[in-house]
Amino acid sequence: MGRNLVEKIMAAHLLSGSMTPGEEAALRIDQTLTQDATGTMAYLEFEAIGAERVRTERSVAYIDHNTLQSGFENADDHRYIQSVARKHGIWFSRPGNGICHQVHLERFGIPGKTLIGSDSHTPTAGGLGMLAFGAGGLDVAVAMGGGAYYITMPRVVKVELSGRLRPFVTAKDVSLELLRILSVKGGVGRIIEWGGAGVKSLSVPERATITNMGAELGATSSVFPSDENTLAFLKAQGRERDYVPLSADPDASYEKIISIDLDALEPLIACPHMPDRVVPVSSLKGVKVDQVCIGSCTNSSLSDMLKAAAMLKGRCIAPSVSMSVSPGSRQVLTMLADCGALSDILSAGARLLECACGPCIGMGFSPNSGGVSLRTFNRNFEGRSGTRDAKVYLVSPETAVASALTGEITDPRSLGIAAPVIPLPTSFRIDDSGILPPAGPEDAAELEVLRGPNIKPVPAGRPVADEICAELTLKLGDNITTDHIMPAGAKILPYRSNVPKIAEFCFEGVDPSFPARAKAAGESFLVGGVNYGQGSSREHAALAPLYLGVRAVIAKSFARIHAANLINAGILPLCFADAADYDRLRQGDTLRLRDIHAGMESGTLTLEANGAEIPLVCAFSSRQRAILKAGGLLNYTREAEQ
Ligand code: MIC
Ligand code: SF4
Repeated sequence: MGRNLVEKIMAAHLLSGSMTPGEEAALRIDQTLTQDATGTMAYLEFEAIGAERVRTERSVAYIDHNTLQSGFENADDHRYIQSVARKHGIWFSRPGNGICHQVHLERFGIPGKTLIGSDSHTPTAGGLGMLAFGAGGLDVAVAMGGGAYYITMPRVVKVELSGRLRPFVTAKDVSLELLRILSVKGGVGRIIEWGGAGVKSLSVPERATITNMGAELGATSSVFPSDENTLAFLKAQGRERDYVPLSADPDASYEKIISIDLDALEPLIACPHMPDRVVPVSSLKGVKVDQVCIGSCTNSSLSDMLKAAAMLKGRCIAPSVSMSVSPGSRQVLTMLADCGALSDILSAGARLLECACGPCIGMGFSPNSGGVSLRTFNRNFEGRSGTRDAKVYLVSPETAVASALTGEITDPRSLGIAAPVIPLPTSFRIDDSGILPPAGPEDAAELEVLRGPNIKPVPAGRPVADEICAELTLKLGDNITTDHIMPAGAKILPYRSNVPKIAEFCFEGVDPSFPARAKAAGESFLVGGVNYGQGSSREHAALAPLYLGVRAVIAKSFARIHAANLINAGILPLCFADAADYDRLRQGDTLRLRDIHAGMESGTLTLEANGAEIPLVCAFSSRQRAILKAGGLLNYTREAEQ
């Protein structure tokens, strides 16, 4: 039996464990990336582990999330990351150089290599044929120190593409179509492998749009083959030497195959407030639009920007629309400037924002109250834009521009203009001056790491006790995102390196009284519905509850990265054996878990609540049990090194 692409890359990196779905596999990690909003924690953890130099082939620290610097906090974080990177062997991409996933694709990604990043959209690099995973900062810190990355071996689903996208139908619409088919939990426990004859018609940046949004399916990763289009991209980036052809064997097997005919797709749009609420753009014709944003790690490549510029050239956006454009990297921005496309964008009335995440993570450009915002981004969770009652829709750059021009949701095909056709350039503008190399090992010892007063130590986890009796301080519903648990945005993001402070905002949009209640309770439980913790990789969504005394989260099911982050923080993620038991628990109940250690071994525990006994399940590997008993991955790693 032949191997699929995922099995091939995994087999080449398997250190121990098994490639059987559901079992734990330990992978060798070739590259890591961090961004600043999760990076400060990751490097504090790296320092706490005590490693001197990174042991990966390439580790890169990007600054792209917190670039507003509305106070000293972000500037201190940047300075800390720059100095810690230089000392420990990590490349540093300066603020303004671009969004981590875009720059990594351009300058560092290599087909067939493994990458983990402290950002859930790290699988973007799958567009280049990398096997890339989003992870918590602590997992990245351990991988930087040369440790393995452990995952529960996912099943592999193939998406078979046929045909070719028609004018004004884009890679974004392919992503939205798969979200429509599978939903935001359809990818959980799975890797999406893209294949079929239709793949040949997609360039690397288009493939990267698709692998980027695999995160919204809850998928562990997404990957494309590496072929002549990959070679063309790498060649144009001056990196032909990094090319390796990669494909699945013709007789490879998959859990299932989903077929998408590119010819049959039309422009799609995800409605508020979930990326899987997908309908045809034409079905929303006429809905008034207040704001349009083009950018984010999903759609900020040069070709996305050039298409937008071509549609805007010689036209003007509607007076009622406020439009922003944030190119994904300095490479993209300088090339737009060089060819005059930037001036087409500006003349049409768009506002130019920095090459950074910006409005995607609520760092400025929040919509007006109750406003309708069309964004080329990947997430439209309620409140994430910074405006609680805004209605955020997700679209392609083409649909975004069409709607900006008319002032209402518009299928670009109805504009009566020709669809822009933008071939991949034969050479990109290469200027790596925004990427600073690390110091050599001989100079590193002398270098000082620069800290600031907002940078506080990582909170220590506590070994999981054999019995927990505590209050259920917050009961939550289905699809709770990490944006619910630990919101981002301009007000809160500056505290990412200060867990005691950021914990004051935990569940702010859901129940602002939670932090005080949890603190008063001392220890407590949380209860959630299905897919608890979906979205971001931010380990703050585990560290803030840890700081507030949360000892266990009981849910119908968990999102992968968040469950790993809870374990890494020493918090028990447990599931109801029967989802209907969720209804038997009320906020304020006193819950008791006994014989926890034996239950962690056997996989079944009993929760006592309101005189009833509720069966719970868990499936921890022996390593995860040891981490929980040590009080988190940091304690576990330190103990292992003694
Ligand atoms: C996001 O898109 O939610 C973020 C901000 O990039 C996060 C990381 C973070 O919270 O810092 C992610 O996707 O992991
Ligand atoms: Fe940045 Fe948005 Fe991408 Fe997250 S999803 S990395 S916030 S651009």
